[in-house]
Amino acid sequence: MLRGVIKVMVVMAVVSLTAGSAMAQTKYVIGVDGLSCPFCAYGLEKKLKKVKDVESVTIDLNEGEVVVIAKAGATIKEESLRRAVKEAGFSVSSLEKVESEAKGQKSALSPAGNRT
Ligand SMILES: [Cu+2]
Repeated sequence: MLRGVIKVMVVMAVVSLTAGSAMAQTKYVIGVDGLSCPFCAYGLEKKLKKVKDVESVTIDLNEGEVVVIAKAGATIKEESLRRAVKEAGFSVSSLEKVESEAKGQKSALSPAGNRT
């Protein structure tokens, strides 16, 4: 009887662990040239959202920066992002891939402990 309880607890622990790791998200920070008004941004957003495994697109017009977040556990082909930007009529000035642990709603920029 007790054994059964322990077994259940172990299974639950394993499940919560895997759920935690599934929250890891990859995001892409893309510098885009030529983004000047909300219409441009809208067109680009539409294009990017059609790219495979894209979860969300956030565009900062002031910075000319686009943040694309991949679906949990997925990565997006950088080539696909570049093509989408190009097809929308803009050019990519920079593209940075950022791995992040999506714990809470904070955008956690893991500083230390990230040895590469
Ligand atoms: Cu425009």
